[in-house]
Amino acid sequence: MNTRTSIEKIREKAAAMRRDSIEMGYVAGSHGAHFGPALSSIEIVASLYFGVMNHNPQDPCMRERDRFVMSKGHACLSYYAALVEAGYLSREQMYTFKGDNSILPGHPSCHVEFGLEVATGSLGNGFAIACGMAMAAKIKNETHNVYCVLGDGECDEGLIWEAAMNAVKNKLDNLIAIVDRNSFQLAGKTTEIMDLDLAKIWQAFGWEVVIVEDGNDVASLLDALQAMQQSGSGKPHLIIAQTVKGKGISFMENNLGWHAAPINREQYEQAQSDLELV
Ligand SMILES: Cc1ncc(C[n+]2csc(CCOP(=O)(O)OP(=O)(O)O)c2C)c(N)n1
Repeated sequence: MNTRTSIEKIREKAAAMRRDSIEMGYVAGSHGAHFGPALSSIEIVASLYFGVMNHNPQDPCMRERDRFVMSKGHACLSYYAALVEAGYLSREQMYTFKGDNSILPGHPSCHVEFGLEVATGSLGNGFAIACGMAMAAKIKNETHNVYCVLGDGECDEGLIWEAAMNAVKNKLDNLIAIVDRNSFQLAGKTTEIMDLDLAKIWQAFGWEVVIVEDGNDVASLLDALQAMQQSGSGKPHLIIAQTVKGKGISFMENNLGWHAAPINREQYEQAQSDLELV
């Protein structure tokens, strides 16, 4: 497959994942869903699952698989949608989102046989676990990588920085973290709540940092991910992907009200019509 074909294919997967995310959020009914945080991360997760990671839906527990951790676990819709599009989860399972006894609750639980690697939701924890997984791979002389998606608001958590220091100390160059920099968190803009120069801080902690100006552009994400994979810096890697919260749905984009909310029939139909244009 040449690069252009693969970019096109990943874009198609991303479009399907966006549709799946809206479907799941709609079946959740009055429980609502974290639409905004999931939609900003669609291209990041699609690029990982369909362009970068070594994994096999036919053999989900394959020892040498690259590991994926959705540290901002509330954005699970994009994660579940990738697993549906990759073939780990059936569409029937997809439509159980947030239902009783579903394996797809509002924050991911651990079902490795369905590609659900780590239970996350308490911000900071997933990233620390990802650091531990990368460390374990080093100890066991295993060559897989660990990929971890975290939120920009999540970087306010102290645990992130404890784990970040540990990753540098242990030279975890098999760890690639991607910050979904959508510039919003739960209760406001990240600049208003904790105005951090993330690139400077992560670099100061000893990480190799790349900024992707358009983190909803698959080609730019692939360039950054491949550069990190091939880098011989010996440092853990961080990509800051500047994204749009609620990306792709007109009334959700940059709208804090859609951090988490139920979607009604009229809004669902509007979202579907928006997606024809994406
Ligand atoms: C330890 C912890 N504290 C608080 C929360 C509640 N919470 C859920 S989402 C969220 C905001 C996260 O913002 P960000 O990381 O920027 O992700 P985004 O939703 O913008 O994608 C918060 C504070 C949590 N899940 N875990």
